[in-house]
Amino acid sequence: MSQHRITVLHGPNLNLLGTREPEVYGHETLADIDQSLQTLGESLNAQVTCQQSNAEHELIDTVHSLRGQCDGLIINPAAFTHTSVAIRDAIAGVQVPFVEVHLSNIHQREPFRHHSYFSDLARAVICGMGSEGYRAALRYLVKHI
Ligand code: CA2
Repeated sequence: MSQHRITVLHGPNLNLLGTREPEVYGHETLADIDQSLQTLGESLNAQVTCQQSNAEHELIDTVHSLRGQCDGLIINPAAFTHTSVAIRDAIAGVQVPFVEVHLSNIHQREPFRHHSYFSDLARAVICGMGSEGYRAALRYLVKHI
């Protein structure tokens, strides 16, 4: 059976995970999360590719590169969740099924975090589960794509 190709995209400032605000985002680093996804991917016959960028255009270029090359996307757009019509349009354009993940429960936080430009396009939205949300998204995509 061929491997499921899953891309994980992390948005701006998520490279700082584990260094500040552990009460909001937990103690794990981004490398810890990516490693746990690689390990889970091996047990699920999924090839997991993880990438982080602080730049909107880089995230858009990566999304464009997924067309025909990727079976499912897990994305935490971070602050771009609440601002980026451009990344939304890129994802809509490549038609890759995706799960939107947030470490924190954005609905328990400031009002400006309550709206997402991605949720209505997503297969599923997970927030408030910490890093477990990424692994739940991976299990979901492998099972349903
Ligand atoms: O809860 C999430 O995963 C967020 O996507 C994280 C974003 C935030 O803008 C969204 O509203 C919700 C922020 C990521 C910044 O991560 C940091 C981690 C450690 C220290 C500073 C920032």
